[in-house]
Amino acid sequence: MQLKQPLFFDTYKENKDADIQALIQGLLCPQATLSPKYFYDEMGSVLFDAITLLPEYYPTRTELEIFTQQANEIHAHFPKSATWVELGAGSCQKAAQLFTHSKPSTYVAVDISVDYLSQHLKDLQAKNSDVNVVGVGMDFSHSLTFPDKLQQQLTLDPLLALYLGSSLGNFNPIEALYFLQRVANLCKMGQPGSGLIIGIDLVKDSSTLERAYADDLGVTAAFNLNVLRRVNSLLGSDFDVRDWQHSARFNVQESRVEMHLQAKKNLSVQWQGQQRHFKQDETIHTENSYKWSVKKFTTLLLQAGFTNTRHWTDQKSHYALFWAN
Ligand code: AVI
Repeated sequence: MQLKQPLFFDTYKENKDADIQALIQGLLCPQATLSPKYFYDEMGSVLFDAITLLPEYYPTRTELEIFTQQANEIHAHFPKSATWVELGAGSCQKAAQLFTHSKPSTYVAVDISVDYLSQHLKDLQAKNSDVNVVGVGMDFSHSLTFPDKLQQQLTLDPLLALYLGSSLGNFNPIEALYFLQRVANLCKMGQPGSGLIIGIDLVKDSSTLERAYADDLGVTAAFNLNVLRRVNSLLGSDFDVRDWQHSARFNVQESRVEMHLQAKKNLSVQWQGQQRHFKQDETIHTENSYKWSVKKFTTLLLQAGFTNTRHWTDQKSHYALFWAN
């Protein structure tokens, strides 16, 4: 018997020249920055999956707990015979867990990390022959336009957009608003019953937040430092991982956990005939992870064009799952 294979579209053509220009620009800013999208090479994706298993990193575990403990109420908002579009599907583990309660007729997994996604989709398809599994390699942070054939398909069923794992937190509030507007438009393309399920990490005490981003085993530190190796391979730079240390701080005013890489000594980094000097303790800002209140996030959903919202939280109100349509 021949096994059903997932259909795969790859629209993410790494635009190397633009990447290199953006990297150089970020490295030369007075406060050097690197986009968190560079975390997710093969090693970075595996390290991120390890982070989700850490006792300190509560978001993944808490999201699953909410889904499990309030399954009936939450799944009542999942349209029947629907197409699910999961943005940032990664290893597709979250979808596989949801499949134990409800199954879509078609599951469209979207991720920037193309090879990682396609490996895991094959496994998901093999275990779920009753679902049409489709993979899309795409950077959806700036646009949500699907290949024509797929775009048409998305209008035929109710559409459930899923954005789990509190990934929206990696956008600043303006980027988050624009992104949610695009998702609201995507939901409007689907048949009645379409909507969004999104996981959001909530504001809480600084120490819980900082421990989640600076774990005792140093997995998050490795995840952060790995970006320097990625930059070396993209840019031909000579970052030495041993000269840098991981730092994570909750910026209360901005309501975000900031991750930085801090120089352990005065040093310089060279690439393609250019260089940047870093003084001891100077940092490269590598990630923001914004934390929302239920009230502010509900307002954001309404501003983005959704009209109805619901949410569920865990007992400690550390995390919330929102539904909106
Ligand atoms: C992917 N994203 C939601 C994670 C977060 O919590 O911001 C990335 C991460 N960075 C450090 N730990 C996890």
